[in-house]
Amino acid sequence: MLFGVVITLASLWYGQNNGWMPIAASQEAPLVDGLFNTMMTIATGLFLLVEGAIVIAIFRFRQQPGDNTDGPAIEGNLPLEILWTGIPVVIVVGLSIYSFEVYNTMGGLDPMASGDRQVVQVAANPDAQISGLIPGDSQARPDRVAVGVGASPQTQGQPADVEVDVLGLQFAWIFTYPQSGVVSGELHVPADREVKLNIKAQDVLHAFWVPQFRLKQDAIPGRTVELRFKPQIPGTYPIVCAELCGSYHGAMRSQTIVEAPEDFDAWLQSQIAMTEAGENTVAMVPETLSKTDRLALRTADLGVDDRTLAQLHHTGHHH
Ligand SMILES: [Cu+2]
Repeated sequence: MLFGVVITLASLWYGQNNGWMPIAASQEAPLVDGLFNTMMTIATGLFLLVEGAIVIAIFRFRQQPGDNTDGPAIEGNLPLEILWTGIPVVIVVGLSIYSFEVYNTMGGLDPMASGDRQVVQVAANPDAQISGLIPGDSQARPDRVAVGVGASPQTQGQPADVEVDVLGLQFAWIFTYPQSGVVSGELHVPADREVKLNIKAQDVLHAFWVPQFRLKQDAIPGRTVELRFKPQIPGTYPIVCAELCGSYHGAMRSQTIVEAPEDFDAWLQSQIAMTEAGENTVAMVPETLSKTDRLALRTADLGVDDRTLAQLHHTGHHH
């Protein structure tokens, strides 16, 4: 009884104070943390129970000097077997329901989130759903399920405050603000505003992941996937590609800057001004540059300068 109380209290404390997660910077993050902390609580309880039983057995039931007899032969124990089957079933089913609820609250079940016309029609129009069931009807594609995280049940049908097109490619992220045409290598978003990302991949599968938002979404070639969330705590957080996508996958990183709405507006205005003045290098069209200039853009970070490149070209032409 005393052991049970101590294990329960220790598990509850560690579940809430494990400190494994980085700062929770989005409205969705506490939902994920609630699920994670619940799992940590259960795991801590199981760990203490199993390891505690082992430690007690080691000392209490260890072989005495001169005792070479076998232990008692025990075969089968129905109540015990029901108990150790029943407890995991309750835990697994409970966690399934809990995680499904978290996913739904975050907007994972919003059929609009797939960015797929057919799914949108099927969801919006009951007649389309019926016609979609007729074999050979190519208009509706009921086999395609929604992917992505869309509007939460509370915000469904309402447009997001800020929309950003996200393109993943080997090996970078490019962010385009469709209303203003601003292109950036970093994702700026305003705090306490609904943000909707339209995520695409140019070549292979990538995954957009911001650990501090507790959000991760695959970028899929040929499809646009929505990721809708509300950043809350201003700061600079890493954007990590979480899908092995090629040789430089590990370097496919950027950052997201969550800032006060007025700072975000100021940034956007400065970017618009830069784009109009032609100073935005991300928006530069490489085809209009000479071969050396194009290479220089890519090699500047490697410490290779124009002269080295010119020499390389020179050598190349003569051999
Ligand atoms: Cu990638």
